[in-house]
Amino acid sequence: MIISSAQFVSSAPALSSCPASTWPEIAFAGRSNVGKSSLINTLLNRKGLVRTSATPGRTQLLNFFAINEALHFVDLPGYGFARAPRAVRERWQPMIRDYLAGRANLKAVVWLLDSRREPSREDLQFLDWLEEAERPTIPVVTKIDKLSRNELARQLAVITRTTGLDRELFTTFSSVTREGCAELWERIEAAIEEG
Ligand SMILES: Nc1nc2c(ncn2[C@@H]2O[C@H](COP(=O)(O)OP(=O)(O)OP(=O)(O)O)[C@@H](O)[C@H]2O)c(=O)[nH]1
Ligand SMILES: [Mg+2]
Repeated sequence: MIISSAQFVSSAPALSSCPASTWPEIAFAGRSNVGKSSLINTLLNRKGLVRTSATPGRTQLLNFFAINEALHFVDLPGYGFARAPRAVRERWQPMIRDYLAGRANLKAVVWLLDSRREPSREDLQFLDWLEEAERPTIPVVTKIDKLSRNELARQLAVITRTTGLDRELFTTFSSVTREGCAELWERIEAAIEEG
């Protein structure tokens, strides 16, 4: 996709305050620090559009971005951050589940897993919610620049076994090398067309 414009729209603390829209919407989800914000910046070829950080749990709202005045990207707050205040963690689950269940124009969720980690209990719980909400899911394995090809193959075996998802469903991705960027765009565009 040619990106002619990409800009921050707003942050919402709940489904009820999400911007009214009929544009197709793609959300990005995964544990804190998995690389969501970096991946969005890479897809959009905009270095600092979405704030990235080395401190997990910084993004605690639903963050909306307008692409080409025709599409929304939503950077969802990451799960699994132990150091966020309890009140923030308790607000997180209903915010995410309401959004997944109720956002009418949500076409697909790009679900990120860290290539170096075994999927956690929270990862698998999130996958359950996606399935419950019947949202098309685009699984992505991130930070593959940190692994050798052999290590990546070994990790993919663990990830496919734990999630029960087939290998060919996963896009392997790096925000450092941009590997996987074109494939991920193809999958996002296909999800928009199907929906
Ligand atoms: N080597 C490598 N580092 C990455 C990659 N993607 C992200 N990172 C780094 O991982 C850290 C977290 O990246 P973010 O994009 O902020 O992660 P996030 O999922 O948005 O994190 P939260 O917003 O806290 O949930 C940063 O230090 C990034 O530079 C990647 O593909 N390769
Ligand atoms: Mg982020």
